[in-house]
Amino acid sequence: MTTGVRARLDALRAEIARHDYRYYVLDDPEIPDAEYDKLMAELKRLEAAHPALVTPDSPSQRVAGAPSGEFGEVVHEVPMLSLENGFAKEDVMAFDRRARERLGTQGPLDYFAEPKLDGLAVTLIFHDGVFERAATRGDGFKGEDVTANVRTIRACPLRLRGKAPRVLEVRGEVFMPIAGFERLNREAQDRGEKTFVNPRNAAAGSLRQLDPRITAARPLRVYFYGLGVVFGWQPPETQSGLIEALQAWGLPVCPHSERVRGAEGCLEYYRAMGRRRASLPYQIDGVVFKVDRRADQERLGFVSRAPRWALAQKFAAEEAVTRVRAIEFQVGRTGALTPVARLEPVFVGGVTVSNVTLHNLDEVWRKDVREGDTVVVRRAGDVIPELVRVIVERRPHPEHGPVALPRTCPVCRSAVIKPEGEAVARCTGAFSCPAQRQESIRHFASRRAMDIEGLGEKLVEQLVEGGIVSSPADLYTLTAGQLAGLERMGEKSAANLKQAIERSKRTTLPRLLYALGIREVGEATAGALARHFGDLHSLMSASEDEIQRVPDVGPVVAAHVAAFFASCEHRKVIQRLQEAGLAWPPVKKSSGDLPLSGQTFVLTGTLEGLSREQASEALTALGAKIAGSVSKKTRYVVAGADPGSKLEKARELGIEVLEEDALKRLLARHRR
Ligand code: 9MJ
Repeated sequence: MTTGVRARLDALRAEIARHDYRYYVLDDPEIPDAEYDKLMAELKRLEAAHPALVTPDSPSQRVAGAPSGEFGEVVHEVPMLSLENGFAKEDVMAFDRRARERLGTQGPLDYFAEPKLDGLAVTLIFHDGVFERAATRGDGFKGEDVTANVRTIRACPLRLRGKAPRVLEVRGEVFMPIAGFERLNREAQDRGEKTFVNPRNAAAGSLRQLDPRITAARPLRVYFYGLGVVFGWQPPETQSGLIEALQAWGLPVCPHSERVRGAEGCLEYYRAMGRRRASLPYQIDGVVFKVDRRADQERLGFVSRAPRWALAQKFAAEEAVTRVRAIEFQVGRTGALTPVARLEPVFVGGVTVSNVTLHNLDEVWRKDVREGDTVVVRRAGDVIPELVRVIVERRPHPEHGPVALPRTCPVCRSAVIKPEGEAVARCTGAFSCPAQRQESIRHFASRRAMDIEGLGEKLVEQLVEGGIVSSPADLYTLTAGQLAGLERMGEKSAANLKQAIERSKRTTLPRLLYALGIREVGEATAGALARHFGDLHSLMSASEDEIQRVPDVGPVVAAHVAAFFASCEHRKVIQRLQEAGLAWPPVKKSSGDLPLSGQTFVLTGTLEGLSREQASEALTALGAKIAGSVSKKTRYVVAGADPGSKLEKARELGIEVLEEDALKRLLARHRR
């Protein structure tokens, strides 16, 4: 029996590794992402059923190990060098002349020219082809052990292809492609979190996470370009040969590197990369020239900590002066307002810049940027232009006042609020704001909200963009014909969806309140509001003060709730929802504490008789809080089948563990 499973596991692992190679190294994927996901799902399913057959180099083992308290120290047996920097044409000429003089070469030397990636230098050790350890450069002699984090980078092979040396240490740069960086920042902004200033900081921040699960969710890539310790292999005679060998082992290398001839070839490459820089998918801050022949490199040796055989030719940071025409606010999908400076268009670093993000209001005030100001804009190593500073001496008279937070949303005119101590201001419009419509409807339909099965992100996008749905109430007047007209929607799925929408009409008040997407109102608060007011009407007519009397509701949440229900737009939607036939059982009003108030539960493993959602719902209805991780504050850990590390943690901390039966008894005891 296991022989068959073993063979299938081997085949799946080899196939997934081959697709990773095609995708990340050859940049030539063979199958669509969905097919790849299927292979990975099968692998994970088989491994879950046969845990003894899991191997450390299995593609399923990218995120392994618990978060660590700190990084271990790694001593580099072969130091990780820095590079000498050049800036002007003369620096390249002088570098080439010195190299030729030392080598006694008359004709031109061959160089290998590489983009200089703006990321983090790392070194990886493979033993008999299996990835074993990764470290950062640190001070060049000692770095930090980032093995668990580098493992999560899917571009990095866990096993080398073909015959590998006994020991191979390879060096390269971990970086974040610009598209991934922009997506990460958009998401952070939507959640009201801080954004990264540039891709380099984002890469560094991601690689230096103590929890590898966070690193795994970051779009990191790596390109390799050098060697450290090697046993059992004779490296090729040239840098260009080395790059080919690395690529053949399945290690990603930069596709824009090439061999060039003499100082002229170097300068030509430098100019060409300067022109291409703005359109590359990653950020570079210059190019690197390396004497191609390894024997020559060895003869040239080192000066202090940099090799004499390499030069980093940096691009100049380009700055330009322009004028701020206006400062406007953009509204993100979750209502976050981002200030943007509209500029007189200015050519800087190879592109015309006419907008720069100012990140958030605190940043605007810190830099004191005002409309009409003359400012310095930079596109340095960074592809993302930034506003460096205001030239205050050139501020016009009469001057504009400091930028103020708009009172109303520039898109929908709903009230804008900026909670005390938070960096981000938000529009309170939810689905009445076109900028937020799609996200609020997706949330409305989500599993823990109205639970409309089959209404996923893609469908919501089509419905909203096609103007078919503009508020949650519109979902309930959709016809099967309208649904069947959507992309990738057959008659049968349209009928199923229609049914799911119908089914969602029978709901609970806490679910509906959560579904409305009121800022700061999660499931627990929705439950507390429902229990306190008993019915929707009383909540809608309550004052901010009355709302604050709900247990665990403070002034910020109360303000959000009151503002939400004060909006005519929102009241209309609620009325239409009720007219569509939404109904929920009466909620038992509670004035005082509930039986499980103040008690925190953590759920782990699979329960048989009820889903995790049902268990949470039942517990929160009794006043309990559900937490994601075990701490000293946890009252009970509920453990189903196959519990994870949470159970171990509970035992460690001596926290009471409830099995499914005990949970059911506890629920029954408190339910009247
Ligand atoms: C970067 N950062 O892209 C080197 N680098 O070579 C490239 N850095 C390097 N090479 C020797 N392409 C030491 C550092």
